[in-house]
Amino acid sequence: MTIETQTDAQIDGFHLVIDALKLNGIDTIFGLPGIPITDLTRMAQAEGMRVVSFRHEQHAGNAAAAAGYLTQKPGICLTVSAPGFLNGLTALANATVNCFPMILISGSSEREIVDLQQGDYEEMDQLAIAKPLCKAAYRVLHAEDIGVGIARAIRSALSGRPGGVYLDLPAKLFAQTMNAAEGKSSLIKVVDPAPRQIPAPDAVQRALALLKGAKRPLIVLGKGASYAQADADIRAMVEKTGIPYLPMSMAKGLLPDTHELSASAARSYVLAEADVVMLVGARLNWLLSHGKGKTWGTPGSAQSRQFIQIDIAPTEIDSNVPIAAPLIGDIGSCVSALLAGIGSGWAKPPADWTHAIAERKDKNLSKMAATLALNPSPMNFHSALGSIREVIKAHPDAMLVNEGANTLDFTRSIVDMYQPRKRLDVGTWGIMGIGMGFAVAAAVTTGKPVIAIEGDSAFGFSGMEVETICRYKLPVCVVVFNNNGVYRGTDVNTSGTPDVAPTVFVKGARYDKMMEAFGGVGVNATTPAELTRALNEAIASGRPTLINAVIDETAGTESGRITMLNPQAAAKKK
Ligand code: ADP
Ligand code: TPW
Repeated sequence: MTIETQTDAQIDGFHLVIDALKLNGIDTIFGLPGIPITDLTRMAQAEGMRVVSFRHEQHAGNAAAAAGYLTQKPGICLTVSAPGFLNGLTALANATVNCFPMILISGSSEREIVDLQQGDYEEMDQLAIAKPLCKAAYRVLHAEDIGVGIARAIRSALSGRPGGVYLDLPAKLFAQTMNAAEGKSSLIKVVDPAPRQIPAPDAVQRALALLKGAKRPLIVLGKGASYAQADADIRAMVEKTGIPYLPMSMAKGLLPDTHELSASAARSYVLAEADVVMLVGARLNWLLSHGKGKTWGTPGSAQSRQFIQIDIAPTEIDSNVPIAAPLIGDIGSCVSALLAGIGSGWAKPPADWTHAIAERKDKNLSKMAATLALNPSPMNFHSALGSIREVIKAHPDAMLVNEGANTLDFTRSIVDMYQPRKRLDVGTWGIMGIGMGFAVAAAVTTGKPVIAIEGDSAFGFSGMEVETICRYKLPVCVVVFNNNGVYRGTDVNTSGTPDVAPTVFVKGARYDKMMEAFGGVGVNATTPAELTRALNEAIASGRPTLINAVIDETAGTESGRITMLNPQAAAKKK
């Protein structure tokens, strides 16, 4: 190449976007092509990125969010304008609520026409719509600003409390060209995108003093703790202090669920009785009954309870109840500061506390063992999950995705997890529809076998993505707990009209045929033995598999364990 051609070389917006992402170690895009980003998907693939193309943007967005959670790099979701953007937006909002780092990049239509509302193809002021639903939103109008735009998006997604970021790229940007050398030097490699936040020494001392004085201490681990990847230090803190811990659903496996200090099987007891509770990356939201009320014991005992809360977001503190010892910083830094203060001579919690917990655990675990040993016909949640529990035990590195109502609640309590960040579920919103997106991300980012345990209603939200799973030959085994409806399949329409009740589906549906339609393996399982066999075969072969697990349609309850959140009719009909 001559010097002249070197200086004349041009680069366009497409390539600047790709180069900026690659410069920052981002190697995968989850998306769905169309105007104006079709060529971006092709070029990204040609430039060595993994481009995973979905059937609906919401699932591409969910995949990006899960990839962000698993890798601590923002997951990228790429969509077309207006409708594609809106389809991705639910996933962006869900990522933000869950504190998962992701970037939704959407192409958009011509600014001049959109802003005058002159009726462009897929016209929408996407930036304004995204803003209230994510952590930050940016638009890039000039090719020379692409580097800054991507850098700001990455830093916003990862720093402090992680979350979703929107990046608006108008169609015209992609075809803009600039001098290649100048383009290259306009890109930014983000240095230290998630800076450590060291807790203040006096805050560490305050927390340690409170913990030391506790008679009935408890540690609650949340998905923030899983995300932080401080696994060894978190385990050391639990083991050195001997304090019982409770994992929130996505923190299961941070320490193996079979750990002697796990208080999961005595959850109601420890929440009601603990006098000092240390929250590690877990919010006192509805999932923890807002830190008050019956779950947390009688009003008298609740008043004497004190909280330590480790979180990166200072405004989380006192959100529901007073926090006696806030510890603000990143979990890795906070836990290592606590460990330094804990040293080696920490007095274990009083034996009457740990014994009382052990007693309840033993009782509850043997009750569960007896239930799991039953083999009713048709299968119920317990007998089916008894089988899955053993398969996961034999394959502790497998990823587990889980959604539904009863299917979610029972899987969470029955299936033990043994390694960190192996469980992905409906998270803070309790949202249905994450299933196949999360499963694709789990397979693509870890390469491990993925088992997705899905209620039949839950599966329906993302079911078409079984084609995506087959197309990319991903080692995903979907188990649909088929009980013929939302929650159960037994509702009746009492109105006399021919429609079935709103919660009822086609009876005896064969979801396994959906997987077969795209070349995967379909299995209809009516017993735990059939389920075990099919799961083991799926894991051994790595082939996309869907097991239609036929579950008793009378099993389970309305809304699973959160029936009480259903508003009751104020007046009974005569
Ligand atoms: P769970 O649903 O498991 O109880 P939440 O999503 O409610 O967990 O809470 C996660 C918390 O973890 C959030 O408040 C978030 O700010 C915090 N968090 C996330 N990442 C980190 C980190 N690296 N360091 C400290 N706190 C974090
Ligand atoms: C986006 C409301 C909560 S759980 C659920 C719905 C529709 C499905 C329960 O039935 P399923 O499970 O999956 O068959 P099971 O085990 O009880 O038989 N829309 C969204 N999110 C939520 N949470 C709902 C609706 C809901």
